[in-house]
Amino acid sequence: PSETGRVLSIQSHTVQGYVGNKSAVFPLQLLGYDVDPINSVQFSNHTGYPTFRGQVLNGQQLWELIEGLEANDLLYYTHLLTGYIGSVSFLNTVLEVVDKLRTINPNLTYVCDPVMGDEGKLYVPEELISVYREKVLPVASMLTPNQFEAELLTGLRICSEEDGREACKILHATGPSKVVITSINIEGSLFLIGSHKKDKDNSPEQFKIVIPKIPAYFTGTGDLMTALFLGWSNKYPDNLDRAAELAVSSLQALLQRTLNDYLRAGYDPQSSSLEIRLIQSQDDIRNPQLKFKAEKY
Ligand code: PLP
Ligand code: PXL
Repeated sequence: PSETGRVLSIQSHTVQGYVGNKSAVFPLQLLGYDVDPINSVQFSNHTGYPTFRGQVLNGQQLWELIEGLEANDLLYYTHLLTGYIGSVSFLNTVLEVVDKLRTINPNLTYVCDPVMGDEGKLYVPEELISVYREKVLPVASMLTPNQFEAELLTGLRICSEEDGREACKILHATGPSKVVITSINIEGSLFLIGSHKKDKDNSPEQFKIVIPKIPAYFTGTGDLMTALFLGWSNKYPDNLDRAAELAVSSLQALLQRTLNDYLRAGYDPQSSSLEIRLIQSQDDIRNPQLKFKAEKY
């Protein structure tokens, strides 16, 4: 499938390493998309390192860039992609960007990774939760929370696959027709749950993909995952399960390559977070070998 588009991606930039736009722009370009990045921050490196330095874009500065584009009739986008957002004021401006882009293209797809935390730990201000819930969900087309974020957005504790599927239904009711809970950990197994609500009268089509656990920590994989979902689900608009198989297959090949590279260099992969081998994995992004199958519910 050759379907592509023009993506506005509002995410972090790091000089060194791959998180935010650094892990989303290249893969989307490889899949044939035009990608216009707005860097919500510019940091020396990701915040998992002992220190970092750099600059943060505020809501007004974001709006200035949008106005510049608008003044030249350059605001036509098929997709908006957002990831980690650190403040309520920036998130509110993103909401204004959604409105503005939809006045120019009413069919704009907004793919939102509601980055708030992981494994029970919140890493954004608490006030962001209600803004995501009340204002972002209603305008999002596709949502890619992890287990903890899905819990924060629904108020549901996710302790079983059934809970995960129920959380997706609650999220559909607020807005997004496509929901992917990108990682759920239940009784030691890791899996992903996808849910596509194709029309308002029928229940969503749901599936899971079991994901092997890789004994290492990676940074930027969530950002890459959401970018791959945007890329593939636009090419397979009615087959979220196929899009997920492709995205997971690419990601797992990349993670395995990353781990192998570190091991070959004699590095202990458990000692700190690994920088993903994104550029080296370009063939796995362009042409993933389908090694992971979706199981429909
Ligand atoms: N890490 C691994 C090994 C994964 O397979 C995935 C998603 O499939 C993720 C991380 C992304 O999860 P999160 O959104 O919590 O970063
Ligand atoms: O991958 C999420 C992310 C986004 N932006 C910045 C980060 C990280 C993760 O560490 O440091 C700046």
